[in-house]
Amino acid sequence: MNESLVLERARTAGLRDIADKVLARVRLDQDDALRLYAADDLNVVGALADLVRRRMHGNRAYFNVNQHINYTNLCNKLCSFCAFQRLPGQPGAYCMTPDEAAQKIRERLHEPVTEVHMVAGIWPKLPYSYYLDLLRAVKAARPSIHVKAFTMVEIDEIARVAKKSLPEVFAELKEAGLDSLPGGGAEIFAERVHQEIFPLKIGADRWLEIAREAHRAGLRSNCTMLYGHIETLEERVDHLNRLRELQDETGGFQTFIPLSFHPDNSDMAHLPAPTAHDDLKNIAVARLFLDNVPHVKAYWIMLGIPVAQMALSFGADDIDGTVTEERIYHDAGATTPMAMSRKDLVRLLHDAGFEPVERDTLYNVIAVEESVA
Ligand code: V47
Repeated sequence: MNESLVLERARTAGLRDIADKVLARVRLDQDDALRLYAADDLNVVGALADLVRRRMHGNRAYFNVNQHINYTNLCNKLCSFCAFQRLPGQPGAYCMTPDEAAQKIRERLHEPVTEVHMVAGIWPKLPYSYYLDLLRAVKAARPSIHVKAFTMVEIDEIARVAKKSLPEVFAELKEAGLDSLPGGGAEIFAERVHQEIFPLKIGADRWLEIAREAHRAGLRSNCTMLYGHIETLEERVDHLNRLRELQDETGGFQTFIPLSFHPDNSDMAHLPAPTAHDDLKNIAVARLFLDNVPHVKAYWIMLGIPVAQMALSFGADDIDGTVTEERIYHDAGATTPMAMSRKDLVRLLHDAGFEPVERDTLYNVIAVEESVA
């Protein structure tokens, strides 16, 4: 949609003042975000987000060649939305040794993997040395790999077992091989939702404090929001706003990933999953509101391939990577494949009308794929 058509459609949808702000590059406020969430006309919200996305990234769509390692599903946080967690003795419970995790890396040495995304449950019996050994083992197996590991929730646990301050822990984890942090574990910052569905896990203030310290330690991170369960639109906006405020302070977030709730096999399996309409709305509102976060990711594993492709025209500029062996969403009923080849990712982005760009974790360009084999 060109600008004048977007403005016309925005006027009809009662969003003309917001569209004027977007075109004039004026920051949206929380009330604007709420109106965008509540708007019936998804296309106009998406078209506005697409204008911003093209201003920032042109026709490029980013992906990477990565692999996921979920080193344990043992977890004592008992979050109601999670289908991945196990207690010892439950069917399927596992905990990899550092060498078993390294073996997962060695199995893919023949592939051009640049990043390992390593997250897991919270298991207090794991000593501090386990996390350091895990990083060292993975790095030793493939020294060139970028290790994006441990959510703020895991860092909280690691600092607790280490009995050390966050700056000390970050320095030692970096020394052992940590390169950046993923964005998980933020869920929804509203205390009401925290108390209701993940009361044993850290809340907003601690998550944001750890992200701040990570950024101060020179580590970049991502950020997320888990939507489509019991949260209100106001609580989504509050969440985005708290992320935007921290980003104003540190500039350390690279990418925002809206995480679409998958209810299957969780204690919240009675809830319906978010619709594609809601998925696209979340991508679009995030792109418009988070004006200081460079990238918005449509995580294909979670959204499914068709919605992820559409999301690229609704504000997203990244779809994550080849992944390999994803467990958190597949335990919660994801029907997407567990992995995709580099060639298939390139085709998926190309078929959606974008120029596929392979990036490393820090968004340095590795290859621009102008044509598809
Ligand atoms: O922290 C858990 C969420 C997160 C469910 O940083 C669920 O590049 C939906 O954070 N339905 C882990 N969501 C995934 C994550 C992530 C994914 C891809 C890329 C990046 C990145 C980060 O998944 C958890 C939790 O918030 N989650 N269970 C569920 N049933």
